Amino acid sequence: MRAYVGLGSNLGEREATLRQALEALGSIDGIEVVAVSSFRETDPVGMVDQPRFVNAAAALETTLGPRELLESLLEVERGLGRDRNREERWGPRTIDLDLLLYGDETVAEPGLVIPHPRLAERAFVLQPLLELDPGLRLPDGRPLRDLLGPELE
Ligand code: GSY
Repeated sequence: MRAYVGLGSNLGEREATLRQALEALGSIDGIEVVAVSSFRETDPVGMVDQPRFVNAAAALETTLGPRELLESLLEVERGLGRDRNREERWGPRTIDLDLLLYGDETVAEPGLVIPHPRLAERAFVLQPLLELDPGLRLPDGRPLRDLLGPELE
């Protein structure tokens, strides 16, 4: 299955942390990192009074199911020092790995919603995804490039 993951960091050595996350993901059985977008420095969205982020997206080829893949992302986050229980909801973080798309599947379960619920509103997610595949669509068929209106560019 082809899956897409969003990566973000705004604490510490941001680029190095993203690279470590990609390496850790690629070392997991059942996950191959097939493409990585450029790294972009972005203004914080939501809680604006925090350091700038570095964001990217990666395309994965995976034999894991969506829940197993999510657990792997959370495990990599923990390995890089993130403790989701001890941080502000929209605040700074060493590493954020979001499962954005999983083939053309939709999932709505406790703790796991695919496509990622805020994907369509976030240029820092849409731009790297479109860099990886300009023809990418949501499971409902909407092209991602149509979501990136002038207000998000
Ligand atoms: O949702 C991920 C964490 N996050 C980000 C982010 O990754 N990038 C930018 N630019 N703003 C953000 N606000 C939050 S929360």
